[in-house]
Amino acid sequence: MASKICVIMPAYNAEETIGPVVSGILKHVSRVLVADDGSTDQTARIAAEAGAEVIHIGKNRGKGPALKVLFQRTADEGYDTVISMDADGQHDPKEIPRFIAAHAEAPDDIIVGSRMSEHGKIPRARFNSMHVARFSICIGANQFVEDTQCGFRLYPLALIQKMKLTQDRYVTESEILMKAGDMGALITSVRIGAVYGSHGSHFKPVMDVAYITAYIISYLMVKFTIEGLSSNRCFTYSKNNFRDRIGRFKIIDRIFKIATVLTIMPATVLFWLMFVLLPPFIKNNFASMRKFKYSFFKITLATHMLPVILIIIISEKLLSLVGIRFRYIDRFIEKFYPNLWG
Ligand SMILES: Nc1nc2c(ncn2[C@@H]2O[C@H](COP(=O)(O)OP(=O)(O)OP(=O)(O)O)[C@@H](O)[C@H]2O)c(=O)[nH]1
Ligand SMILES: [Mg+2]
Repeated sequence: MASKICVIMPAYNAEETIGPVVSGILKHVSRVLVADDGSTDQTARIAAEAGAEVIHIGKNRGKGPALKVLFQRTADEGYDTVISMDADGQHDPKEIPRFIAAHAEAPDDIIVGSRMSEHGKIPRARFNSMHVARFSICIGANQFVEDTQCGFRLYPLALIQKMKLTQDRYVTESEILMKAGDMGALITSVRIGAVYGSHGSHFKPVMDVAYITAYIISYLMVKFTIEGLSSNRCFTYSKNNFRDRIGRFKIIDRIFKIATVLTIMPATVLFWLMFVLLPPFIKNNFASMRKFKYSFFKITLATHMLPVILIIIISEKLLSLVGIRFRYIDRFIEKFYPNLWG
């Protein structure tokens, strides 16, 4: 049976682009649901005039919470599948049929757009953060995903309902991939074009990268602890697990993230000792990590060096302010963040 598909679109101050995006989408699917949380421009009016239905959420709370509202609404309305797209024109509606075709082949998978074949069009700094995020999110998701930061995705709603989404802003989309893969779901990539024009972005390169990094670290710390202490276990996520319960309370969630970021170096050593010393007692612990040809120490070190990258990026920025050009980050990332599945 063909899936009932709705396009969902978080939108914030996107009046310049949202009109043509919505009309383009309506050539491929019959419904577009936009979640606008407090845009101060004409986003909602223009989206509605172009044929979308607009949910007004009120106070601005970021892309993630808007996505959650859209998941809930479409599930309540009986949709089984949604395609998420951005309102800023970075996702070409003409590529929707590719997602639908991939979904027909693999109805239970999340389908994620990948811009990696056009990486020359992606600004260098953005590409670097995509590359690093990919390394760690793929470990969380137990599989290789070409482009973990692309918002053009198809989601089976039944899968989304199996997880609790606790994060906000741009972190939610990383959270979804790690949790889905860490439950055993598959994530399929479809190649799409990379569009980087003069559109305004709400992504804050330092802050949002820091939020995503802190969540990934806190997620992987829990995953490594569970895998390290259990036998033959690759998939560690289940709804309302320990990490979800922490995530329910914003303050505790924040304290937990800061604590994991501050203790990553000793934790790396501890995980390495568990990897080396525990197998006689816990057979095949760190099951997901034992498959790689890279050493466990290198992998965990790379994961745990994420804050170091942030420090290098900030230092490069500060040095450039005083006229010193220092570019180490590209080489650093190429060296330490390989595709473990390649
Ligand atoms: N409802 C809602 N939507 C948002 C919010 N922030 C961003 N969005 C939408 O999320 C989509 C992606 O946002 P962008 O700021 O372009 O983020 P990005 O595409 O990851 O970053 P760039 O590659 O720099 O464009 C767009 O459709 C935005 O309108 C928000 O606070 N609320
Ligand atoms: Mg964008």
